[in-house]
Amino acid sequence: MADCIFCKIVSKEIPSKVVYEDDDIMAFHDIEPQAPTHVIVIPKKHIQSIDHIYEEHKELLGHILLSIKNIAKELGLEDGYRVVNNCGELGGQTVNHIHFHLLGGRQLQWPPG
Ligand code: IU
Repeated sequence: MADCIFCKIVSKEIPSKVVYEDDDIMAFHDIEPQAPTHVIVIPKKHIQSIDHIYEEHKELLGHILLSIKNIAKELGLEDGYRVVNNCGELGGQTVNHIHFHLLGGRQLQWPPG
């Protein structure tokens, strides 16, 4: 998608610190980390948000979750971590390309606010 910043990260038009990449997904360090480890995991295909997922995306989303587990292990988050998805304006979504925040490396509080 032409105007999407995460699509530009996927195409390498905008550089990022990649931690994992395969044919379908990409994971990179957040530019404004909210924890010692803060990685953004996205599908390469442009999907706007959770509100825009359908049956055809089930395998891709399962692949994202399994990859998050593997990335967390690679990054040494064996004591725990948090996976966050913000959906839509009131959900706090600022980039309209579905993404999952992987946060870890400190004690995280709940509720997040
Ligand atoms: P949100 O869930 O849409 O609010 O999260 C977007 C995240 O993307 C946020 O944590 C930003 O710091 C992060 N981000 C980034 O890592 N690189 C970018 O070029 C941009 C945003 I724009």
